[in-house]
Amino acid sequence: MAEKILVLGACGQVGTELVENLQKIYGAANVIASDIRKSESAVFQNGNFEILNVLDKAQIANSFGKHKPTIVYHLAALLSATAEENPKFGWELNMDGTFNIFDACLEYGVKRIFWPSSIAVFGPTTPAVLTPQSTILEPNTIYGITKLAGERYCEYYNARYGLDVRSIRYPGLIGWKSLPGGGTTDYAVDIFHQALKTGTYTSFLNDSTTLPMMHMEDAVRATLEVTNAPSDKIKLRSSYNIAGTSFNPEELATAIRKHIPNFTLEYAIDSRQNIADSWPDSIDDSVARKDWGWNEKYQLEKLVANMLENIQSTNAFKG
Ligand code: AKB
Repeated sequence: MAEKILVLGACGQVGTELVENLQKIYGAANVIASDIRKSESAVFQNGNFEILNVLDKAQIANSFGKHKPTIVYHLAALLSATAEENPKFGWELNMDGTFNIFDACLEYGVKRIFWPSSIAVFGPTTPAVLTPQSTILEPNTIYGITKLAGERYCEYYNARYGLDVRSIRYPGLIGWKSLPGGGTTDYAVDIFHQALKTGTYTSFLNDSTTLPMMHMEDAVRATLEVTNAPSDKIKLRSSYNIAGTSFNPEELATAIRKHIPNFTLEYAIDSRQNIADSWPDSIDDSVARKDWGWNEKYQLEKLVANMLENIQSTNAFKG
């Protein structure tokens, strides 16, 4: 039977690139992208798109009943900075949305579901360097708290109801095809657009804030690989650590200067610094490597060259 793919929260940073890849793999007719509103991106103009709010159970039942998806990617969530501005809604969307979608997956016999976690599950008491897979999890942001609760919920639904759920802990994601919205790691995308447009960028994180980051191409590949791996390879039903590269704003600026020698970086620190300070510097992803063969392709220099080249050639920085 051909797979039918439903992507919830499809218009976000990950969804936009994931849907493009899914359309190539499964054929546009077999991919249904959904979100609370349709974005301008070309990806959504040709394929199937429908309005779906993950807090609306009637809309969910209608969509699952109509499309009978076999694989679901549930990406709808508030990210760290936005959730901090409205913690109650952050909790509601990230938790109730997940409850609703997991229940629909059980009710409509979905074969596999992908649910994204984040490095935000870690907190100030977690070892910050090469953070292990199993470690202290005491997040102090509402986003991190929902991601940790969500991970426990994934494991519980798998053990109790047999839901075949797969998950990875995304680091900061950096891509040229889509813009981030409301995260603490967003600076590492904005900086490329501003470097090309104006030759200068003002960072809201300080120069020495090292965070785990990943090129979007690696992140989408990890998402597809973990979702499509044979079930017996997925030994963790909470969420896997995955790593790409790690850097701070000053190191990123130095790498950008190899292409744009006059690039200048300034600083205007805001409340996102507190969130970043609670997250690790780098991640130990040896368990994902062992279980399902995870391997990143982008380190800092390659990531920077790829971002600048693609943003420039698509003129995306002019917008
Ligand atoms: C954020 O900054 O909130 C996200 C994340 C690391 O999950 N990019």
